[in-house]
Amino acid sequence: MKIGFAGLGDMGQAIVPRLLAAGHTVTGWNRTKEKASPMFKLGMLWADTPREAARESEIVFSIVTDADAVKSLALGGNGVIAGLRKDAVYLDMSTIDPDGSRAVAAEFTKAGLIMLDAPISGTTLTLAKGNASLMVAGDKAAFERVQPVLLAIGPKVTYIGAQGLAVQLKVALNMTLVIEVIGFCEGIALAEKGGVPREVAVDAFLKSVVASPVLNYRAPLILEGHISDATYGNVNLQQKDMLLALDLGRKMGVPVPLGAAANEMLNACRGLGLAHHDFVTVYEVYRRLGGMSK
Ligand code: NA7
Repeated sequence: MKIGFAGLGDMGQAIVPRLLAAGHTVTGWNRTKEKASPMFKLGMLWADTPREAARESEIVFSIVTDADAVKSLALGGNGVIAGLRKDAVYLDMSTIDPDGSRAVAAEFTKAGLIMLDAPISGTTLTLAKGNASLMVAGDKAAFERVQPVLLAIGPKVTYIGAQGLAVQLKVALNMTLVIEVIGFCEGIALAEKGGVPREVAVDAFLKSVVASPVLNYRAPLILEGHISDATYGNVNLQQKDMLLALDLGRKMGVPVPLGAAANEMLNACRGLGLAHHDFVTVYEVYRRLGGMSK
């Protein structure tokens, strides 16, 4: 199929190769063109605007930082909306607030076009291993049309329901992920202060019922000294999603006290100058608070 793709950050650059490998033609756009170079080597074509990326495409994807970024590439004279064919489908995979996503989708509906919210659960590593999962919401018939292409991105593709519900679910899921990883960091620090060697504690956690996919790939970072590489998602990016969760909790009147506590630990990372590290760096914060040397 002919696919348009807007947003070639870490996630975009992990998704496009999968679409190309599945035999699709991909025309990509990114705000900063230089970042797209590795994709050209794989055969991706270039478009000067999101509108141009959409023009010939049967499916258009975007994946960018936040709702403002989605609005700027989706709407307006050079946006996806200006180039999308009536029989094509636009899917935004960014993790943004549900109301922001619905507002963009409403503009597409007004123009007689279809937008789905389709966030991804997983990191660049999960994508590369072919284990990412996609949650999709909006027009169900459009979802069924694009589902075979989505399966090239990840093997678990789930229809969630009405417009905006996939991003609602993704924000809830990411909040839970952060709480889980921070709980793990807290537990390891507690064991270590009591005298259990770090590698023994991590190994035992990963062999216990506490183990999970996210702990399996993030826990090794605290043993291998790669925390500062921001391998899977830095503190700033994770806190963006946490703030979306706290805001949803406030708006809907749902208490999220564990999310609030986890967010305080992300604040501590920022205060200590660790915001560019993978957020499992929270472990280092616990060590410092617990009076443990490096
Ligand atoms: P990255 O690697 O930080 O990439 C962010 C992308 O978003 C990158 O392509 C940026 O373009 C783009 N961006 C950011 N702001 C804008 C604006 N205002 N207009 C257009 N494009 C913009 O993030 P990830 O790929 O890891 O994550 C992307 C989303 O997936 C995010 O919602 C995650 O939570 C999940 P640039 O290259 O800087 O020009």
